[in-house]
Amino acid sequence: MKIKNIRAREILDSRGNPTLRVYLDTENGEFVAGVPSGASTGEHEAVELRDGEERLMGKGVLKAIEIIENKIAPELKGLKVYDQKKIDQKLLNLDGTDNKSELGANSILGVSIAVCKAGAFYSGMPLYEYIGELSETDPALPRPLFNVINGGSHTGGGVDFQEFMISPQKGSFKDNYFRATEIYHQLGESLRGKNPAWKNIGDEGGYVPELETPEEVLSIIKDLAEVDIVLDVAATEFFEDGSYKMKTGEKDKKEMIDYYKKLTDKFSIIGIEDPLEENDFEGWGELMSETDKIIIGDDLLVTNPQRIKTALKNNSCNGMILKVNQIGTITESLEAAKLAKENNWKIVVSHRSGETTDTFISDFAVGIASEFIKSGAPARGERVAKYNRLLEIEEELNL
Ligand code: 2PG
Ligand code: MG
Repeated sequence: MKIKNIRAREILDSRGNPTLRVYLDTENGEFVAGVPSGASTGEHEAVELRDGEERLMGKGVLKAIEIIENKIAPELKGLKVYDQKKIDQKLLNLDGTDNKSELGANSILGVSIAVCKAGAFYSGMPLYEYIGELSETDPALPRPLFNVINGGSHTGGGVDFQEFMISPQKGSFKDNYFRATEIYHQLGESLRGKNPAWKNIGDEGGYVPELETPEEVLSIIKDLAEVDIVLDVAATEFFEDGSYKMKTGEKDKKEMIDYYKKLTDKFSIIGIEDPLEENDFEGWGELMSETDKIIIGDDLLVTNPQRIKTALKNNSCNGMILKVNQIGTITESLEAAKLAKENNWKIVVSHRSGETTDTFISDFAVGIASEFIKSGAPARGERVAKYNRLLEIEEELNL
């Protein structure tokens, strides 16, 4: 089964910003991929190509479409869809840069995902099983992390920490998913208080309460339910001139580490993502030596094998966010997963704050058997699309 042609169009993502939908035409039909986009992006992520003109807030992707249709498509025509590695390598060669700035990581990723879907179809396997074959892993359901309170750059002035994620862990995926939405609704009611009109929601579907501190948020969750919590601090977002500028005052690295110790002593936090800024590999190492929690690198690692190796040298973390659009190809994402696993890190497959309804990451998480997946709140179409896909996969795996 060979590639006949590749087209793309500009669609809008969940934030109303333009993004790509890629159509891969083969002898046996068309395979479609949507490309996500972040807001709190890491400085070292692969480059997302945007038009930068007045149209669509400078965020148009017409140049990326031009690249897909006139540079990438002619090179890939005739290649076999199940040659994922070879096709991804071709994309890398064609780009020729370290950060995918020539073709754009968004153009490359859209094509790479569509090829992966086509490869699964050709192999006659569900997508997760095909990804399992590519990664030489037995598929398994990840544990979901539901982002019920949004802060930081996913809001207009919420608490400093970006994500407060709950992770019920009793029974099946379905049980935990449905338990999460009960807690989510109770939380909404409790925040609403006496004002039925109140319902502030952030980019990932979590509430945006008018609270000042992480402690206040955590206390409300604690009062509602006994549930494991994972934080995404996204600390780079409020790191400025050498210190962490929080609403309640400034903290240096040492004070941040002490603060985390206080929070983890008091609340049922099992993991912290991006606790410190994205270039302080050593500082992360200091935190690691003072805690037994899962310390998860997102902006620190940007799913990049080179940065993962630096983190390993410094013992900076024991968990990794895996975002396919941070690195750009499926093959490189699988390499990053392999490296993390060989070093016994926990993997969190992650959506972006700007999403489409594409559910690729659900199959990807199952295929590589990641420990966790995060796809926002148990609400909002583009978020629940991923969780709902996992419901189907859970049923299939148990048949
Ligand atoms: C993160 C992500 C997803 P963004 O920081 O982990 O939750 O946010 O896509 O804005 O980088
Ligand atoms: Mg993050």
